[in-house]
Amino acid sequence: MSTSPQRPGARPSATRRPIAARTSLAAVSLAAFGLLAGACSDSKTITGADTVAPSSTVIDTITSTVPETTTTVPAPTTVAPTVPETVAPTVPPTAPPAACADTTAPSESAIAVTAVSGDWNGDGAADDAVSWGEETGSGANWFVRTELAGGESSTIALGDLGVGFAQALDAVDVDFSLGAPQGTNRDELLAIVGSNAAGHNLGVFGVGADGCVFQFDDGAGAFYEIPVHAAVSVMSGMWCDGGAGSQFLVRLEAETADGTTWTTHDTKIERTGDTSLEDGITIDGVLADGDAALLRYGRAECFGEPYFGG
Ligand SMILES: [Ca+2]
Ligand SMILES: [Ca+2]
Repeated sequence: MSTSPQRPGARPSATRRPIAARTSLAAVSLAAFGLLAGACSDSKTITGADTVAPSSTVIDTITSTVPETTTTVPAPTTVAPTVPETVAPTVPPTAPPAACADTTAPSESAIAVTAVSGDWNGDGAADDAVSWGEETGSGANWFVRTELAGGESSTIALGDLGVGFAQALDAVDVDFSLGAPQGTNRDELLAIVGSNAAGHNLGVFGVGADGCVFQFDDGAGAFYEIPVHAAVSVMSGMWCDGGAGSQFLVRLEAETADGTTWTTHDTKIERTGDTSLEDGITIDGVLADGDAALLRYGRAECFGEPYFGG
């Protein structure tokens, strides 16, 4: 049997065994370390930074994205559309009332308020008119106003009429013509606009294409007025006449020199312009004092309805 030569001083093989034993011990230690490491890694997962970190990033992502969406959405949709919608509708309603120069309405303390109706703009719908006074302390200022159904309301200030006053009487027609274009046959307003020595003066008012009231002039710079009065030897009046599809006003005058015979003058009132009335053809006649036909020469009436006088 051969034995391995051994170098002098070499350690006996028996001394190597503890190395293997140490290796086994090391393996056990490593295994124990591995358990320990495993235990350590488990404890890291539960309580360490690994668990906290992901949850904090989730929170960061949620909290940072939510405010961005809530702040950006309402800003563009609410501001832009509201500005043009509120500005546009307020402009047109303020423009039309400026069409008529005077829109004064009766105050709560208005006096002698009188209302009549007529179709001032010829649209087939009845409109209103009103006359009234406003006391000034030393007298009164007087007004005539038309109010179109669903349209303009406008006023003419007649001022202080002294001992006179203003009073709307009725709807008349200074130029009715059967078959005239629709809307051109318009009623005119007859009203007392002042006084004279033994009665009152009448004015005639109309509504223009702009819906505003005007007072007819005489074509020569003054208003066209019809005196109505009755005195001992002179009378004047007005009545409505028509025929053959027409209608107009007639101014009446009568005078007497002897108190038994009266000379009469029937003058047709012609519309000579949009806002003008003038005397037209005159028919003269003779009536005996006491004749019933004389009564109309001192009063204002239309188609059998006397307004005042005679
Ligand atoms: Ca009308
Ligand atoms: Ca007319």
